[in-house]
Formats: sequence, C-alpha cells, structure tokens
Amino acid sequence: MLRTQVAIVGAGPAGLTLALLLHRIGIAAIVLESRSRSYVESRVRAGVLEHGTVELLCEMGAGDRLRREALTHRGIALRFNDESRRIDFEDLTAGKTVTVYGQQEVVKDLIAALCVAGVPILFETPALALGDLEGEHAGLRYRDAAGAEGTIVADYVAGCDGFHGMCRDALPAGASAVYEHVYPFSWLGILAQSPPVSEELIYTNHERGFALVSMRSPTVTRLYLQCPANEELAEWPDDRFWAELRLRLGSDRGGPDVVAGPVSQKGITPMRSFVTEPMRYGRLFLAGDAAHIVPPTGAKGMNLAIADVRVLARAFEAHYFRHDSSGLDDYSETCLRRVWNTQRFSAWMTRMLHRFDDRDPFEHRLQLAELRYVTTSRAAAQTLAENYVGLPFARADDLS
Ligand code: RFL
Ligand code: PHB
Repeated sequence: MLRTQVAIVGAGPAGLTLALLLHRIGIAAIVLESRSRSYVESRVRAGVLEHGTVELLCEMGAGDRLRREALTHRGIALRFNDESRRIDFEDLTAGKTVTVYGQQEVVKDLIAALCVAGVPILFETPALALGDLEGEHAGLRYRDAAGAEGTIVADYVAGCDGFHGMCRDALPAGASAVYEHVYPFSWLGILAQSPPVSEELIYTNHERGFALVSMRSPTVTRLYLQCPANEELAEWPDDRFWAELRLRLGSDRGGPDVVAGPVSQKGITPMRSFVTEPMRYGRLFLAGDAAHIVPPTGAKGMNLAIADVRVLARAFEAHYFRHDSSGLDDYSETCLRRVWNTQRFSAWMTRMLHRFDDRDPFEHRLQLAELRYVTTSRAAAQTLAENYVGLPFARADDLS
C-alpha cells in the first residue's frame, strides 16, 4: 500500500502541472498514468498557449525550452468570402500575445521537470477504482506495469484523467449534472513536414467547410479541415486533404499558397461541448478534460485544464499550510466561472466559422455578417482578442 497526500490520476497537462505545482509548495503527490511515457510524449493535440499558461509554466521552472523554441503569435487571420482579415492581438489587448508550442512538448517539459524533482509518475499504471471518497481518506486501486494490483491511500484524489477517464464515473448517480452539446461535424487534423502556409494562424469559413492553418515550427505545419461527424480516416488519402485545403483557402484564386509535404500524423476529433457540475465530490476533485470539453476552435482545452489545477494547487496550499479549506470548498464554483466563459467563447467561434448543413441561407448570411462585424468593429475584435489570448485569472474568476 502506498500513502500520499494527493493521488493524481492522469499525466496529461492537468495532472503533470498539478504535480509540479504541489511539489513546489511542498505537498506530496503520486501521478498514475495508464499509458507509457513515450505514448503521452508523442500524442499530438493542442498547440496554442495563452500568455497566462506560458507565465505559469515559466514560473514553475518548466519554461526554458519553451522560451527558446516556441513561436510568439501577435494575431490571427479570419478568412471568409475569399479574403483574410487580421485580428491584431497586441494592439487590441495592450501587448498580449499567444504562444504556439505543441502540447506534447509541454508534456515532455513537465515530465522532465518532475523527474528532476523526484515526483513519482507511475506510467502504464491505470487507476482501476476509487473508494471512500466521503471517508477519512480516499482509496485508489491500480494495476502496475507488471500487472500487479495495488492500493494508494490519499487525503485527496485529483481526477485529471481526461474525457474518457474513470474518475468522473466514480461519482454516485445523481451527484452531478452534465451539460453537453455534440456538433454535427468533426475535425480532420494532420501534421506535415512542410513550411507553414502563413506566418499566423488562419481560421477559414468556406462554403465547403471550415479550415484551419496552424504550425509547430518553421518546417512543420498543423492543418485541420471540417469533415462529417462519422468520417473514416480511410476516406482521406493525403492528396485529397491537400486538394480540399487548397479549395477552402482559395489557393488558386489568390489565397494563401499551400506546399504539400510528407504527412506524419492524421486523426479525427469529434467536436463537443461538455461540462459536469460540480467538479468536486468529497475527496475527489475533477480537473481538465475529465470535467469539461470545449470544441477546439477557440484553442482553449489545454489552457483551461491548466487554469483548473492552478486554482486547485492554491486551494491545497491554503488547506495544508493555513488550515483554510475555503479554497477547496469553493474550487468547483471558482473553476466553473472560467469554464462557462470559455464554453461561451469556444461555442461562439465554432458557430461563426463552421458550415452547418442544417442551417438555412438566412443563418449563413448572419454568420458572414458576424465575421464582417468582428473584423471591422474594434470593440468586437477586442472581444475576440481578449478571450483568445486568455482572460486574466483574477478577472475570469470574478466573472459571474
Ligand atoms: P488529457 O491530456 O486527456 O490527459 C489525461 C490523461 O489521463 C490518462 N488516463 C488515465 N491514467 C491513469 N488511469 C486511468 N484510468 C486513466 N484514464 C486516462 C490518459 O492516458 C491521459 O494521459 O487531459 P488534460 O490533462 O485534462 O488535458 C486536456 C488537453 O489535453 C485538451 O483539452 C487539449 O488537447 C484540447 N485541445 C486544445 N487545447 C488548447 O488549449 N489549445 C489548442 O490549440 C487545442 N487544440 C485540442 C486541440 C484537442 C484536440 N484533440 C485531438 C482532442 C486540437 C485537437 C485536435
Ligand atoms: C493547433 O495548432 O493544433 C491548433 C491551433 C488553434 C486551434 C486548435 C488547434 O484553435
């Protein structure tokens, strides 16, 4: 049997950030991860970090490589009616920017920092069941890499095991409410060895569907196309992807040019908005995708996961060192204010930029009017910009 203060389930951005924050405060934690280290370090996902996320990673001492290798982005383009219009973040948010740096690079940096700190991360060790969540101590049963089962007794469990994890299911029936919206389309994403299509991200609304041009480095591009909800990857050989991207970007009609290159990763992501409330049950605290999912159009999922554990780490600090448990008691309410604001922003971006087959031409006209307004009114552009770069923590916490 292992004993710790906080058992963390999941070594994604939420679990790893929490483990490092707790270590720096002086609270003992053990991280359990069902996958191997190489698997979590190579899982291609998010790419855009809010400036507050970058600040936190740097404050924790996990930002050295990020500072050297990441790309600073001062704006994005919204493209519609075959024309790109820029949203200038720096100008609209008094100098704030976002950082393009792959989620798997953040994960690698956090794991490296935790290894140096000596915080145990048990890979290939799935949590199997949680117990005693309302008792004196929580119990967690796991199976280790050799196949042996064991138990951890912890003061608290942090459920950072993502959308498909098991922690959320440990809540008794009726203890939580779920709010969910599933969109009638998915994103087909590729990573390719080719120069980025443009210096900044381009979010494209096209009659054939949404397209997003992003990047990971000056030689690696990350591209997404809206596709039908139940699409099979086999439907999308590389040539079809590149041809469709060119059509949606208007490459043959003066739009951004696309240089095709070898595709190193391809995947389909369903689009959903999901929130479970409350994010706490007894000794269990849910954080990140385990508690909520946003559609990726606002580039917010990883940032929100890290914002949750920032609140949780502070609450644990007050609890253990100042005998003040109000932060733990308020955890769910505090996080949910930011969560719902982020849901609002992500749903708005998603509705504005995608093709909805069931919408009538009137609604499509409204969508184009919204895009024109956002790219011509400074007030509207500022609304997009301040949300995209990330609302200040204190202010988002205060939004009610
Ligand atoms: P994760 O990353 O899913 O990590 C959960 C971890 O828990 C493990 N696990 C278990 N471990 C032990 N025992 C069990 N029983 C377990 N069950 C599961 C899993 O193996 C995994 O390692 O959740 P976390 O930490 O909450 O992080 C959330 C982010 O990963 C997610 O929100 C983002 O990737 C979302 N996202 C984006 N977020 C951004 O902030 N900016 C972006 O630009 C952005 N783009 C994206 C995205 C997500 C995408 N996909 C593929 C979903 C683009 C895409 C295409
Ligand atoms: C990415 O680079 O993977 C990315 C960028 C912006 C998004 C989503 C994903 O909105």
